[in-house]
Amino acid sequence: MRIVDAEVIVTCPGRNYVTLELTTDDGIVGYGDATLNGRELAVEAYLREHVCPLLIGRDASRINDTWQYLYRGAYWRRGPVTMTAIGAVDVALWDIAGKAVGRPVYQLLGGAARDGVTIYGHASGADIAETVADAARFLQSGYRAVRVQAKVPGLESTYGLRAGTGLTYEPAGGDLPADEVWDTEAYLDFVPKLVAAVRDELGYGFHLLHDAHHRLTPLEAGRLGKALEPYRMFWIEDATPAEDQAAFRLIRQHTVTPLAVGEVFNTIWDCQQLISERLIDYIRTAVPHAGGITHTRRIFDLADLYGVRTGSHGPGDVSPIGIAAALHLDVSIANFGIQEYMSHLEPANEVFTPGYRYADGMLHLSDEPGIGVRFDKQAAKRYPYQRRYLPVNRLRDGSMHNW
Ligand code: EZ4
Ligand code: CO
Repeated sequence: MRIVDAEVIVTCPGRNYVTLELTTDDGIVGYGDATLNGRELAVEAYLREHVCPLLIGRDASRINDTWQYLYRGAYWRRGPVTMTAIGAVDVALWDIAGKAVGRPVYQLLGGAARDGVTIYGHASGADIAETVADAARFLQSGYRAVRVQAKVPGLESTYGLRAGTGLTYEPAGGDLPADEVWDTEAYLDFVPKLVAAVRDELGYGFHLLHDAHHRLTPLEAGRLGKALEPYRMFWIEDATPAEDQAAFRLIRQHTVTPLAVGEVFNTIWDCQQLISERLIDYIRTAVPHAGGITHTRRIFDLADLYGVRTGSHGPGDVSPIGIAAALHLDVSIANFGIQEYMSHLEPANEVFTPGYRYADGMLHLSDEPGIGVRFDKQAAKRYPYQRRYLPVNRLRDGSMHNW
C-alpha cells in the first residue's frame, strides 16, 4: 500500500480550510485537516514544498514511522505550522488504514468506550439576558453543557460573540485584523454577574463553562476562579497564556474552580508540567494542531496518569475532518471529559460531508470506514482562499494585549 499522490487543497466555504489528500496505489484516498486559522498558507506551503515530495512511494500503513520521520526529520522541532502539517499527514494515514480494512478508525483504536461524545455549545449575547436566553436554547435542544460569553459593558466587542444569528460565531474576520479594546477590570467585575444570572435562571442541571481567552494574570485568574466557585463551573478555560506553565501553580493556590487549557499547544512538551504537576483538570489539545491522532493520543494517555481529562478544542476553524478525527479519539479513550463543538457554517456542507450526527447533547460517529468525512474537491474549487485574520486586542492606552 504505497502513497502515489499527495495534494493540498485550500478552500473557503464560509471560512478557510486546508485539506491534505493522499492516494495509494490501490486507489484508497485519505484526508487530513491542515487548517491553522489565520496562517493557512504557511501550512499549505510546508506540506506542498517540504512534506508531499517525501510521502510519494512510502508505505501508507507505516503511520508511526512516518510520524517520526517527519518530526525528527525536520530537525526544527515543534511549532504550530510543523505540527499541523504532521497532524494532517497522520490523520490522512489513519483514514487510509481504516478504509483499507473497511472499519471506522475508533475500531482500530480499541473500539468504543462510551455511547457517544458529549459536547458543549457556545452561548453568547450582547448582554446577560440575551446570553441566558441563548444558553436556554441550547438546553432545549438537548445540550448537557454550555459555554457562556457575553459582551462586557463598556467594551465595543468581546471575544466569543456570535455574528448574526447562525449557530456558530466565526472569529476570523477581515482582510486586516480588527482592532479590539480590552479592559480586565470591567471583565472581572462582569463575569461573576453573568454566571450568577445563568445559574439563577437555568439552574445547576447542566455543565457551565467559560473561556477567559488568555487575558488574565495568575492572580486575576485566581480571583475569577474564587468568585465563580459558588456556581460550580465545569471549567474556566485559558485563564492565562499557558506557555508559562508554572504560572498555573499560583492559580491553583487560590481557587478550586477547574481549569482547562491547551488549544494553542502543539506537542506533549507544551503540557508536560501542567499535567504531571496536576495544575489543570482538562487538556484541550486539538488533533489537527497537535500532530494528529498518533501524538494527541500520547498526550491524552499522559493526562490519564494524573487524573487530567480531555476537552478537545473544536472550533469552526477546525474542518469537519479534524472534528471527526477528534471524535474517534474521544469515543475510545479512558479519560474523555468533554468535546467542544461549534458546527460549521454553510456552505461548508457542500465541500465536507461529516460522518457524525448530533443527538441528545452528543455527537455520534457513523460506521463509515476511516475517519468518515467525505470531501468534494470540485465543490472546494468553487470557494477560493480569502485572506482573513483573527482580531488583535489593545488596552485603553493602546498597548497590545492578548486576544
Ligand atoms: O479563538 O479557534 O475555545 N475556543 C476558542 C476559539 C479560538 C479560535 C482561534 O482560531 O478559543 O474560538
Ligand atoms: Co478557547
